Amino acid sequence: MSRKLRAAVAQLGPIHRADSRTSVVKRLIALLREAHGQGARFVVFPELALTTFFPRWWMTDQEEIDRYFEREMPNAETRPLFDLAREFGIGFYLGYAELTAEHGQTRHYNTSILVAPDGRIVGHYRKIHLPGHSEHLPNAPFQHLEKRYFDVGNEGFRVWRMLDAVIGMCICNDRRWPETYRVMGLQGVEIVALGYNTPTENIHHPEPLHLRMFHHILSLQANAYQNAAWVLAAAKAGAEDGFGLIGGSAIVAPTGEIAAQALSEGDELVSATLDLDLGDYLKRTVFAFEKHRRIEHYGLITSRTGAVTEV
Ligand code: CDV
Repeated sequence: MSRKLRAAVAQLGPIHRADSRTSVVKRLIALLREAHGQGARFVVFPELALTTFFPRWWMTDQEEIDRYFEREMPNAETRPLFDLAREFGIGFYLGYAELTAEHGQTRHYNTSILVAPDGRIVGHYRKIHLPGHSEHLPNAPFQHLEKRYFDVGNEGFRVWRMLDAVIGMCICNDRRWPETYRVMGLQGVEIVALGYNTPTENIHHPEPLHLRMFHHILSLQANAYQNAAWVLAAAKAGAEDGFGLIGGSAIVAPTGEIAAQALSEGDELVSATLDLDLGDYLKRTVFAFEKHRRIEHYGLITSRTGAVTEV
């Protein structure tokens, strides 16, 4: 019997600085209802889905920064989303900023969670590839201060069994790094869930807009194929307080083909039926890792960070 899972990515349009979490959760719930109507049993929401993409703002007051973080999950604002998902029997991925304490130290993470259809949080991921900078760039059109506001994730790239599938998580910039998917691929990942906030403009050097979308889709397609996994990517899109984010939320098959893609830059749900056996087949054939990988030649991947030209 083939294994099929109806799943959706829930793209969010802009969330402005003044928008409350309660208003955002109402939008998440509307998308969840739509997903339920389409028979989806798993929904992927974006990175930092409860607030605006605040790393674009230079802030020095830690209290002001911490207002964008959640101290517990679920909390009063997000509880209605958890309750409705449980009622529908839908599992989901949700990205948010996490404030926590570890060994007496306050930590800030760019986090995503995997919530089971019974409402339990079964998985936790903290973003590892933090892009941007930590210093103020007064001449840039906006900031990208993830390196300032977040600690580097400390839990690796793990996978969890849920909905009879092996599911892994990553966040935004992680999707551009093949290591992200390969570490999950080596744990038999079948579905990679990811949320993202990708600015339409590159603050470091001018880049044509079409390349922003091209590199996003290229990263999903190449890594889905090379790891024989479904990739479910949910954007926060549109202009937040005037600052553009690309859309392009997509469901990519293990063949690298796009199974579904959002058309708008607003709140939009796209769904597809994931044939998990398709990934199994590729994992037994062209990407049978145990038959074809040559780890004796891959040492530099874990022993060297930056490229060094020795010739
Ligand atoms: N939120 C992100 O991680 N954004 C990065 C930008 C800075 C390029 C991304 O990879 O989309």
